[in-house]
Amino acid sequence: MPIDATQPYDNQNIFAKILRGEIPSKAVYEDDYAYAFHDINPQAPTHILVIPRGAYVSWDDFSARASDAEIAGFIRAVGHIARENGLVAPGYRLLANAGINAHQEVPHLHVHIFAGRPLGPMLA
Ligand code: IU
Repeated sequence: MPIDATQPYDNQNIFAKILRGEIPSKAVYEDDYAYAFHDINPQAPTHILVIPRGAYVSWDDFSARASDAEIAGFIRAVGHIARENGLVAPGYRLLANAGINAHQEVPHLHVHIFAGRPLGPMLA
């Protein structure tokens, strides 16, 4: 079910539990600002989710409330993951769903990284 991205942050959401290590995940990368893991239901040969360590529901919540260091650290982590996994030359796609119309399902900001096959034209 898509979530209302204007809701307050819920500490019991599944990605919060993954961040706390209460639920297992296949880690790809971690640092002070970001944690990345393989999506449980991959839509491409490479499908990585990158989440900030801080408690943010969506991109707009993150961009409004996170510190400059958190924002820079998170964006640098996404780029680092793309480079370290050899995604830059063949190409990759970033996606962040926010709210009901975008069908955001988990109320903790996540950026999808899709790669490993031709992804076709941008979908609206
Ligand atoms: P969305 O942008 O909120 O729609 O994407 C949620 C993603 O989280 C989706 O691709 C799920 O497969 C993925 N996911 C996961 O990797 N592990 C989980 O336990 C759950 C969802 I729930």
